[in-house]
Amino acid sequence: MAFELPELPYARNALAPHISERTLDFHYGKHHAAYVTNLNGLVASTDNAEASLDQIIATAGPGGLFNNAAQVWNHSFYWKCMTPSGGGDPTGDLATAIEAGFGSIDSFKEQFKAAAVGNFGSGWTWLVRDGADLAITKTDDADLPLTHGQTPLLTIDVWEHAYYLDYQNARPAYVDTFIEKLLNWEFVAQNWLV
Ligand code: MN3
Repeated sequence: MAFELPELPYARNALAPHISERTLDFHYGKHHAAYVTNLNGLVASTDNAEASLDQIIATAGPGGLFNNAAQVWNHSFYWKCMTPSGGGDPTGDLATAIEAGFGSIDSFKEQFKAAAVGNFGSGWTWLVRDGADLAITKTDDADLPLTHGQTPLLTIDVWEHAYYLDYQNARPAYVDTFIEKLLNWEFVAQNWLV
């Protein structure tokens, strides 16, 4: 059963001007699509041909199979972390948990931004549930919280292909915009309740 590129949860121009249609044409239409194509090529006619994405991520060692499977997972999750009228603050029990974990909502945003800006090279910055605690973590390349026994709640892609067409080298501006204009707190709350 071949893996398929999931539908974007919004139109390709829906995040503009914060993230342009051109960025989504490349990031979703080329990069994410290529990870799906590569993954299908790697699993075809192997023991993993019928495996789920989560099974492949859990069992593949370091290398191309893991990288492509994890990047399919990461991007499918990342798109849902954004919404055209996003930003603002979390509410309810999630807000209480973030305040308890990070001091305040604003403090969480500052710490998340600092982690994303400081994530050297290509990778991902996450809000995760780690046991009973919330934590901000960083992963390199395709790595993801699932391999560290953590539950992902939120991620931002800090590979340059996520922002270079719109922000060039100004990763801090991309991270600010993600937090203030795009962040889908409803999706974070859904993940937190699972
Ligand atoms: Mn990417």
